[in-house]
This record gives sequence, structure tokens and C-alpha cells, in this order.
Amino acid sequence: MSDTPVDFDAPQNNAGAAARPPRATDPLAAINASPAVGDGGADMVQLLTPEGQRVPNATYDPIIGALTDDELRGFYRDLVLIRRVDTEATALQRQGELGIWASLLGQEAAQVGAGRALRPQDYAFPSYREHGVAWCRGVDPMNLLGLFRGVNHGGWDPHEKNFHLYTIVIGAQALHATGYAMAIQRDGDVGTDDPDRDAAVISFFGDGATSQGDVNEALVFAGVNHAPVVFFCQNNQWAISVPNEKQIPSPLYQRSSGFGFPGVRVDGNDILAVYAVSKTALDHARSGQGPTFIEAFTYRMGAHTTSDDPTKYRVSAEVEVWKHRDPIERFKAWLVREGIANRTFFDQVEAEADELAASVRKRCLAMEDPEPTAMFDHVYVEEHPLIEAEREQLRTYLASFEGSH
Ligand SMILES: Cc1ncc(C[n+]2csc(CCOP(=O)(O)OP(=O)(O)O)c2C)c(N)n1
Ligand SMILES: [Mg+2]
Repeated sequence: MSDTPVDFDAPQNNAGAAARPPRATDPLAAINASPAVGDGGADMVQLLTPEGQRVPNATYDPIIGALTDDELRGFYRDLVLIRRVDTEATALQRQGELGIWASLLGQEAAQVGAGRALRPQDYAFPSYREHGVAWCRGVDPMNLLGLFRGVNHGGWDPHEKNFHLYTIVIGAQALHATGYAMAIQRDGDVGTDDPDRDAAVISFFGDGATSQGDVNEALVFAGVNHAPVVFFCQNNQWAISVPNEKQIPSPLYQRSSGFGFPGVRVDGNDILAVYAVSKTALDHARSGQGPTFIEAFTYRMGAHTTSDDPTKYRVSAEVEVWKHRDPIERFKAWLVREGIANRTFFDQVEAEADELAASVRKRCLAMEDPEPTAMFDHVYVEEHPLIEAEREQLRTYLASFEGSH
């Protein structure tokens, strides 16, 4: 530890940040200066390079070694199918069939790697972009599309697949997850050594969410209670138009040390690494050893949502760098190199993706609009005079159009 006294008159971090020059307009200067093209550094767990070369790792290799070829091919299928659902949903929004869509493009490995590390009794609390986790939990993609089409009340029964509803209030689900984890702990469903009983909770949120009070409060509660929860932060480098250098002053994964539990940075575009790190953290939680913070270092390849235009605030050269780190291409290269999958398999998955996309489109177009007054149905458990009056008001208003066309 340094014994030099802190000089409080010297510019501190904030002052330094404020004095930082604005982003350069020259694309090359901007790309070189952009931390968003960083490669995650030496601290990042990576088992597959962007070229699909296996990186040995004594801690995580046994976990990957225990996977069967069928499971590995299943990972690839998940990645391709969920990307296809996502692409189709974006197209449907462009054609006016969805109100909005939040694409997961580029984040497939982060989501499938974590999703496949879960056990049925675990519980996941997503934000609004976790289509890959929903897929792994067995939630029908049509539930997701119904939400973004505005024809259902939020989606699905969370208890059916232990997959909570999408949460738009940034970071709120970190608190829900922590509360749920503390309840599991109190129910005695942690550390029993029964693999079918011990449960963990996982909370998904973005880099931007880590600036929210809710997330930090959740970290405090999880830390002091040793709650069986994994905080899975997809650092996709952007919070809408805000680059993470504007809100994250130190390596994100180190955040957890102040809250008293471990943090790991993993290559979020490397499905093997994400799976191995998530499985380890979930096992740790289920066995009663407390929380872990995982930073999945990845990139949002598309717009924040279909309502956003990222060309207004980031250079395309940055996106080009990340294209070379594509999560599907690197995994495919490795599967081929290892002889785990062949041409026939890849063709089959492609055909299945085509079929799935066609079915998603057909089922989306067939979704019926609910009665407009249905929005009042679940505001309160019981009837409420104010809600009843508002329902009546809307009915009268709608009736005033009858016969007018
Ligand atoms: C409490 C709250 N504040 C602001 C917003 C508006 N908002 C929606 S998404 C978003 C950025 C989130 O960024 P990040 O956490 O990095 O997640 P990402 O969208 O990149 O997956 C913001 C500020 C919100 N939904 N909720
Ligand atoms: Mg983000």
C-alpha cells in the first residue's frame, strides 16, 4: 500500500473524465481510441480464440471435457436458431408487425452459454434482450414476440419455466433475483448436496445497468447474505448511445470485490468459456458459497432497439472489429476442426432455422389483437372502482366510432 497521502486538491477521476477530449471525428483515430474495441485483456477467460483455436485452461478444461458431442452440437444449434428468430423478429418489426424489438445480435454465446449452464430448478431473471436464455429455458419465442407486438400482458407464466418476465426498468431484476435467492436460501434449497434440490438464481443485466442504484443495492444484499445468486452482466459496450467508458471507470468484473464476493471477466463471444464460467459460478451458489459477478465481454452488433440508429453515435469501424469475433463462426470453426460436426449437420441446422423462421412469421401474423379493455383486467387482483370507471370511459369512447366507417 502506498503511504503517499492523497492530494484532494489534485484532479480526481471525475475531474479527469470531464476534461477528456471529445471523441475524434477521424474514424481511425476514433477506433483506436475506443475502449469498445478492447479485447478484454489478460484477465479475461477465453477458451476459444476468434479463429476457433482452443486455449487450454486448467480450471475450466474438465468442464468442457465433460460435454458430449451431442451437447456441443446442441449449443451450435441453439446459437443459430435463436439468431434466426432474432433476425426474423427484426424484419417483422420493420414491416410493422411488432411495435419494437430489442435484438440480441452478437450476444448469442453469452446468453446460450449461461442458459445451458442452468438446471431446471434454477431461476433466471432477464432484462429485455435475453431471447437466448428464454430459448434455453424452453419459453416459446412467440411469447416474446407477443410482448413486443403488444398483444399480451408481459408474456408468460414465469413459474412454468423458472424464467421471470422481461424487465424494462433497468436493473430492477437484480433486486428481484437477490430477493428470490435469499428466499431459496431460507427454504433450505442450497448446500444440501442433492443435485435435484440445490438451486441458484441468475440475474441478467447490461453494462449500463451497473450504474443503477438497484443493481448496487442487490450486490450489497447478495454479498452480506451470501445469497445463491449469479449476477450476469453482458458488457456489450453500450447503454443505448452511452459508451461504457462514460460510466465504468475501472474493470467492471472487479466491481464485486467491494461487495465481498468474486468477479470474473469472460469472453462473452466464446460459448465454451461462458458455459464453463457460468457453470462454476452456479455450482458455487448452489453449494451455499454465495454470489459471483460475471462480466461477459461482448458487443451489441445491432441497434439498441429497432427505434434506435447507432450510426448517429458510433463508428462502423468498431462494428467491423467485432464482426471478426462473431460467436457462431468461431464455434463452428472449432467444431469442424475437432470433427464434432460435419456439413450434413450444418445443413440440417440451416434447414431447421429456415423452418423456424417461417413458423415464427406465420404465427406472428396470426396473433390476434386483444380487446382494448383487456388492459384493465390485471391492474389489481380485485375489482377497483377507479379502474372500472376508466374501463367504462374507454368502452364509451370506442363505441363512439361505431358506424363511422
Ligand atoms: C430505470 C430506467 N432508466 C432508464 C431507462 C431507459 N433505458 C432503456 S435501455 C437503457 C440502457 C441500458 O443499457 P445496458 O444496461 O447496457 O443494457 P443493454 O441495452 O445494452 O443490453 C436505458 C437507459 C429504463 N428503461 N429504466
Ligand atoms: Mg449495454
